[in-house]
Amino acid sequence: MRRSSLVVVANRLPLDDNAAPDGACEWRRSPGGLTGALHTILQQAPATWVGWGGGQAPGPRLPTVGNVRLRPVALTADEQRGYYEGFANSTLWPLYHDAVQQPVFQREWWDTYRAVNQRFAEAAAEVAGRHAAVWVQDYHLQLVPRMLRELRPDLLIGFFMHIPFPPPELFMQLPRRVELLHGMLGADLVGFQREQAAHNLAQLAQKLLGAETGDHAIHVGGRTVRTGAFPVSIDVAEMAALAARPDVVAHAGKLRHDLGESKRVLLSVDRLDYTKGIEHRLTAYRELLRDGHVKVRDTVLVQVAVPSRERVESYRDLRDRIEGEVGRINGEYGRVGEPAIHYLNQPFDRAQLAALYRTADVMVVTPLRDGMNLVAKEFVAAREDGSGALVLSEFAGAAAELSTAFLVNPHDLDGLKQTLMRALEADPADLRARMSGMRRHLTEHDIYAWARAYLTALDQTGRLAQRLPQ
Ligand code: ADQ
Repeated sequence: MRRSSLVVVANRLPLDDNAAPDGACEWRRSPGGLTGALHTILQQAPATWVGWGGGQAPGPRLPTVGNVRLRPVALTADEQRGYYEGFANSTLWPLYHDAVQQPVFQREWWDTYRAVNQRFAEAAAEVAGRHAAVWVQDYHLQLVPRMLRELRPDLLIGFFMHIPFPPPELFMQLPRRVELLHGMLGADLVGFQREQAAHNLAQLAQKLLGAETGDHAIHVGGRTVRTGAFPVSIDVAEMAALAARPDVVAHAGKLRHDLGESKRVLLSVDRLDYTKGIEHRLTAYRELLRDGHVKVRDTVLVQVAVPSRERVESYRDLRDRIEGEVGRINGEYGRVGEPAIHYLNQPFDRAQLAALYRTADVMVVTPLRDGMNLVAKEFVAAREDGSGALVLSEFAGAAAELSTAFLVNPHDLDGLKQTLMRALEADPADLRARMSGMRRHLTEHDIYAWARAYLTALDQTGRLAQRLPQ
């Protein structure tokens, strides 16, 4: 078996479930930030990707796709429940997002989480060449770095957390907090979206493990674990090129025609998730309609909410609540042929998303907590003419970078309403100035810059980063 010098370990392979069994698979841009981001990088750097291929069967050995070899990890239905739906998405996900939804603690999920993490670690150990770099992704696999170090002490191990990492007050709720912490600290470098998360990790290591900490370093078990902030990004050039493609421009024109040429269009695009603040946004919009600040004859909201984690009960409940609220708002304020909100609960391809981004006057991104939020960056990258307004939650990682957006606290309903109105009524010159600041920042901080920064920090010899385009 050929072994790779770079291995990425992530919960999912970037593959379409349907495409895998006959071997005729294609890269899938799954509706989730992580696979989209890594997909772009790995095409440039020959590597192996270890991940769950979806479905339950072990599945055939998957072919190489582009430069990337795939190493599927099989999960049974019980494991999907305990590891993915349970511990990862019903315990860690809500807890790490400020507990905006009550985390569920179930003892049996932990055993499954640990067993599945062990399987991922073994798969990575099998495909990694001697002294290879292994880059472990996200909260699903927090135990993998330590497990992998035990199996293969020769490896260079990186861990990147795509979602927020909470302050000690919240993390301390976890019944298995010490093991989880040890798991992450098996890495040589632990990367986060924001500096605050690295600080939270250091505090926890001091408190729970009695570790000594220094500048971006945690000394534990005779080793030094480095930490840092590496804000993830998108392929800015790709999104800009897509948004400028003639068919996308034409599609955007048709969308604009269908929505009403003279209308102001507000747009939101989210995975249907309680962290994304969809309900807060709908409440604000309903009140703006109620108070007469916006009218259906001159303004419309397009809410795209791609189905997500539908086997988890809280996500089904959320969907019911959102659809009920959209129905109520349309029932109360819509007119024949003129709804207040267009609600689209479906996946779109990249070109359709780019057309939507082109169409919006105001992009409304109001998560209650978000590691980064790539939608905000995609919108900015798609607006080549420098027009359009971005309303962005202070609680998205992206707010630290896109500081000329209309920043807002989504919990403050009056503030949210006022900010939406400011964005709707802003002077075009002000909007262009704001947008140009954000576009400048993004041009220099794209997905390649992210990967380069992380891989350079992981492997200080520069060997890994050299494989990425400059
Ligand atoms: P997510 O929570 O999935 O990612 P986000 O960063 O917004 O959130 O990425 C969503 C992605 O899905 C975007 O690329 C978007 O274009 C795509 N998408 C949304 N709606 C879609 C639809 N209807 N059809 C198709 N695609 C759609 C996690 C963290 C984030 C972090 C990323 C990357 O929660 O905070 O930014 O990882 O690190």
